[in-house]
Amino acid sequence: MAAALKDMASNIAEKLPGHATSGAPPQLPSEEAVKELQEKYKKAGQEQVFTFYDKLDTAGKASLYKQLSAFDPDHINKLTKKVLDPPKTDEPTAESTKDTTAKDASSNIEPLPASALSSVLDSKEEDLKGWYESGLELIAENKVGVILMAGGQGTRLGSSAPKGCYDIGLPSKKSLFQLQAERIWKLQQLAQKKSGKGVPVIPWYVMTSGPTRGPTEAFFAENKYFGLEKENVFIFEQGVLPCISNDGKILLESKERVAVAPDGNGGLYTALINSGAVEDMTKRGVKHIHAYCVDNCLVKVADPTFIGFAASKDADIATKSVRKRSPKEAVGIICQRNGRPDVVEYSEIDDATAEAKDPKQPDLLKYRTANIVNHYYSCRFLESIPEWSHRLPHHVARKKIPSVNIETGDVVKPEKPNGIKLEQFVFDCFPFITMDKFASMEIRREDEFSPLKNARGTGEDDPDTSKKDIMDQGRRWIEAAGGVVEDEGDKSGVEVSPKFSYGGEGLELMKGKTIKAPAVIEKE
Ligand code: UD2
Repeated sequence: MAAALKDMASNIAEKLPGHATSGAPPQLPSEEAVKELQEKYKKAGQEQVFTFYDKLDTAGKASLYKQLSAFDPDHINKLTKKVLDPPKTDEPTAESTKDTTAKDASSNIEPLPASALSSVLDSKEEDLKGWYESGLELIAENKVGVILMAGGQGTRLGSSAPKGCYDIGLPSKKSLFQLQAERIWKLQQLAQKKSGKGVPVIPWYVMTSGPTRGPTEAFFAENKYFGLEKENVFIFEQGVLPCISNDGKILLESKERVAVAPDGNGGLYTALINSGAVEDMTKRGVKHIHAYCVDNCLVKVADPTFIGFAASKDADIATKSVRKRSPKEAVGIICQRNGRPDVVEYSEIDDATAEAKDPKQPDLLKYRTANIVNHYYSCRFLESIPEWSHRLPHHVARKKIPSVNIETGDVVKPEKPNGIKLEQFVFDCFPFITMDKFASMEIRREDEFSPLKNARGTGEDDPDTSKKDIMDQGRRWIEAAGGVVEDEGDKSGVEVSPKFSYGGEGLELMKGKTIKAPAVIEKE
């Protein structure tokens, strides 16, 4: 199986418009190789990328040749054609670029059926306990892995470092990566205690992009993988796609480099195959995967309750959701379209759909099941990626892209959007399965969702709200265990280290104790 996957991956890789490349310095190509590539781009009407080639030095020629040979200009043209002159029919083709107008993106959707919806808010206690126990058992049997999507660039946050490195200002000064690593560490301990066997391994597959790979690898190495074993942390890189001008031309960032951008968190799937991550999961006997978003400081990494819930339904895909805060909240909504699970992204939903009220409960939004990039996959499903990854649509973001003026050779920094970036969305494979293989679990926002999106001082989804949500959670855990937390002015809440407690368990010794805020409960 693994060998078959690798073969499929390699020939998909050739077709892919620019999968991740890294490693040895590029070699100068032969004359005929350059001629052949120039022909291919000329035929696709993209010969402008060679405008400055002859005047480049050897290194410049070699790196531009290597970058261009990783793209397929015909494939790029197909993707951008759909955007720049959308098909007249309303049926997008399999390859269609989902630069749908908001109307199309919201067309023929309905809320999820009750059969696909569960909620921790109204699940029976014994169900929750059963899912938790079976999930922990699966971890103890080394059957659970974790995918972290960490390729996004924290543009809105205003930080140049990868978001996972960010210090949200906790008393411990822990980064998001460290909090997440310690939750994995703690779960391995809890599973070992339950099984009485050796400490199990939860392999951690960390997806980065061009800009975040180096700094992420360095950060993990400097921090000795936060107490995890290096061989169980698999850092890989997603692909990139060229940026395109409004008239469909591939843009140059410099005379020797195409302007590129990460191919979206939907680039995860081809990257999982090309990097050998799925092959590694199969080799390890992993059957259940939790995939999550790096910027959610409250994320329950490899949550046993979620794993047990999804496994109990024999789901191929499951997703956690929270109740949408307001029609304008920057979250996708999980819904059904033609009877299949789907998500409409906040950047593509039309106002009428976002504001629609539930006919049965008019004070609630009709589409209130918010996507929070918190997904479960069966490995069985991930092993099928080579069969469907080429069908994952592309979305368009119109952006201001600094690029070289082909006539003058000067780099121009545009005042307004001068081109498009193509990206894939991780949830766009949901419609590839039937509803009976899908499940959604609603969770409490205050317990599990606090995204770090905006710069400090924004007042919403920023470092201060992240810190506050962690400190408040610690307070709730201490008080639930019979302890008292004493605030002092604006100093409030308690940080409970994940190494001490994963989800509020094991705090019995806090009973009757008074903790002065702000404090850290740490496991030495
Ligand atoms: C994402 C969701 C949105 C909602 C929101 C909640 C998608 C497509 N959209 O929107 O529905 O759940 O989060 O916070 O999932 N990433 C990569 N590579 C990329 C781009 C992003 O790994 O090329 C990662 C990124 O590091 C992060 C996650 O994907 O972990 C979400 O990326 P984002 O924060 O840019 O997505 P956002 O907030 O637009």
